Amino acid sequence: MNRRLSILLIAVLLFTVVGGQNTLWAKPSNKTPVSIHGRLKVKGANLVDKKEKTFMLKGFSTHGINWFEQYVNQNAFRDLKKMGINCIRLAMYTSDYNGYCSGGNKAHLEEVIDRGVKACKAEGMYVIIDWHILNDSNPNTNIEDAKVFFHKVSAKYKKYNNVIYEICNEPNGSTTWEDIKKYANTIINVIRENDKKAVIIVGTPNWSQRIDDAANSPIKGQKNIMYALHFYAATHKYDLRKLILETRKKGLPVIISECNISEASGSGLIDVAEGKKWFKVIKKYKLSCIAWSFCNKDETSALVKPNISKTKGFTKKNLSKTGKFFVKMFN
Ligand code: IDC
Repeated sequence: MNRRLSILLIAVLLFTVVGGQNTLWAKPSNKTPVSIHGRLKVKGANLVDKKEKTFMLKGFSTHGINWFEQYVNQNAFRDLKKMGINCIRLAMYTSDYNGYCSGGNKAHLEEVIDRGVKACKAEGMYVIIDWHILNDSNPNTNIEDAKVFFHKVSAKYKKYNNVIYEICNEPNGSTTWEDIKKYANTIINVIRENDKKAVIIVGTPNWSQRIDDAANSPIKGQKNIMYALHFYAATHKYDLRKLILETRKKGLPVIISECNISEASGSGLIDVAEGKKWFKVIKKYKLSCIAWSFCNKDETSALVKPNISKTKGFTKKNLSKTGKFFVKMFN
């Protein structure tokens, strides 16, 4: 073979091996969010990864697993991961029809949680186990059930490095920060008996909006605690957003464990412009952010289009305008 030809051949070979992602020789990447970032923890006002770099959870929350458990499956979670989602929040309503504390089948709901946690583990995604209080406005109402539940799940998942606990979705009505703190101190200790390290999210008064109350009197003597701020951009605007700026000055670790660009009802108008304003702040501080909710219910907060009935094999095209907005913001 002449010299020129062999140089050309080598160059072509090198180009295919090094430059091409889809060549026979390229190794498939098995890196996942959890394999890269490891166990998360709280440092100052930030959530950080194993290298202590600020880490942003980009999540989709399920709707109530009490009614939409079909979306809790590994295939669907993998589809979301491909869209840039690194965290799934498993929302388990405690009250309402089929609620964990209001006549729902406890063993079955725990199985759905287990399926979700294991699917996230297998995909290398983070998972939030959300004790979704809502109509039972004060978390102390069902504290006995909460103790049993969090004792069980923290024992089951103590060896997992991808599990986060959200112990009271949205306290509301007349529930005060003092009420929540009392509940949180009890439940955090229950979890810590099994798991010393997992990040724990505590809801704040007025549907997880009053992070200022938490900043004035944070929980003492516990590590890896974050405080929840929830927003629905068509309802909640600068007045709520500015609390992030104020509480950061006080060093409060805030997580947006639920949000949407719809109205607070979960439906009505969507406000993309206001959503973008929220994301300016979210990106500036690398705040973790979980969008409500991964289902096709006919309401504007739903992340899947109402006419899409599949529960796996999702592509971006299947997402609603709201779903597409979040994927765009997360990428
Ligand atoms: C809404 C759901 C809706 C359901 C309702 C009552 O979108 O389909 O009928 O709950 O169960 C929250 C809550 C969340 C709400 C959501 C929208 O955490 O459970 O979901 N929202 O109202 N806080 C603010 C808004």
